[in-house]
Amino acid sequence: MDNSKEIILYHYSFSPYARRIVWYLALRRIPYKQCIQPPTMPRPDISALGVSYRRIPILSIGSDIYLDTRLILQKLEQLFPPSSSHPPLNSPSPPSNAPSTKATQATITKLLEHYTIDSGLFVRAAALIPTSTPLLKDPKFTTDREEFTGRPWSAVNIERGRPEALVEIKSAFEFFERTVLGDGREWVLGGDGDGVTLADIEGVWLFSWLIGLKGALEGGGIERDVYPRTWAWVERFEGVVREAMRGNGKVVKVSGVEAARAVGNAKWAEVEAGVDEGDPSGLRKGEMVEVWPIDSGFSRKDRGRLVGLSTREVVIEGRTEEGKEVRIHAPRHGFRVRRAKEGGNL
Ligand SMILES: N[C@@H](CCC(=O)N[C@@H](CS)C(=O)NCC(=O)O)C(=O)O
Repeated sequence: MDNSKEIILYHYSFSPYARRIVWYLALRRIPYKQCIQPPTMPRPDISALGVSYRRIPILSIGSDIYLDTRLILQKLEQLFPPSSSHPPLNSPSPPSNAPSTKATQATITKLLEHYTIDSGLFVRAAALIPTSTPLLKDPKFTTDREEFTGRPWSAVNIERGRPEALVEIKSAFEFFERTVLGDGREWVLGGDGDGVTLADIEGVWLFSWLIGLKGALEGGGIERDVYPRTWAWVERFEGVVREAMRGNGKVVKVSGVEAARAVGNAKWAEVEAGVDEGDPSGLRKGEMVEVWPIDSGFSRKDRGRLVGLSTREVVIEGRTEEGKEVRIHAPRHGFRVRRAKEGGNL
């Protein structure tokens, strides 16, 4: 690997969003270190980076910090093009009479990302965490998640929402069983054997999470014999990932202090993207802005000088607690960026 591009993943192991990244890195054989986070706030390791954003995961590459798995995956695709050390996720070779296959594959991958995240499927899946789970009995956790989502997390409320959530999730299983995998293919984009692609990651993460979460699917009529293709696909995917992880060896853990130092002192930085002067926000390079997500975790805003702005991302200058310069990247989709009042503590 290119040693200058050191990667650190901030996550906790039961985060289904974080697994999207863990799997991608494993399948592409991209080495990284991990900085394990507690399941609730506060997260001093992330404050040490100078980041207010609270969601998990966060990924740093060199001295650049990326928020949100959608942007993280795009950046990894861009910054680690296929090579012999980092093989591509295999896509089945397109038939010669189908020149648009690559475009179709990219389209399906993108639409699956929207389907699992933006259609509300994740929110429904999260509503299926059984109220008997120890975490849901811990007021520290439920209060934390109320602040995070802006919704009540009482057992009564969760139970009330369960039937509707089960229907949505069952319909997702049905969609995969009859449509996506309906012709008996092994992987979302077809192909067999090692044909796993990014489209599988975009599709599989919620199914894999729910199947692994004891009691989550109970009472939904979502058993293995009802949706055998979908369950088999999830197991196949998990098997391929397990195999890749075994081959890659142990992921090194670093403390928050070590991680923040590595990010702050990193030699590698992404080439500055520049601010699109035609952006409808009217924002200009160097202005002080605030950036925050609008669907969850919205009460925590990051503040800094604007150094990058495009339809894809907003980039601000930040500082670690030790005063080292970093850049914080967030996607535009699902995030808000606003001009901030000058002054404050930056
Ligand atoms: N759209 C975000 C969503 C991330 C997200 O919601 N992560 C969950 C964990 S799976 C989270 O941060 N929960 C609250 C917390 O851990 O503070 C992404 O793609 O990264």
